[in-house]
Amino acid sequence: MPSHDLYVPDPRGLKESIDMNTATYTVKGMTCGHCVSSVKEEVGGVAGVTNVEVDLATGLLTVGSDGPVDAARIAAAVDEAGYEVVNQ
Ligand SMILES: [Cu+2]
Repeated sequence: MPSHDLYVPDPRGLKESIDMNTATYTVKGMTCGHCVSSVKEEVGGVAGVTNVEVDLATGLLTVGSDGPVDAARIAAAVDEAGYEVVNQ
């Protein structure tokens, strides 16, 4: 049997490429790693969110989700953490 017949795409990788949504926001007010942790925790708790990346230097918040997530929910989570989304 030729080896290419054995190739099966990783279903998880496939799902990610189809269903993964990514949105970026700019967060104002973070000054240290604790701020980053707070934002990650709150945003990570939003329904549908699967991945949260925060760049402290630029305030860039990258949110990965398994479907569309309302930007207002992300902004609310950031607000809950004690910071502010300055653009959406
Ligand atoms: Cu801090």
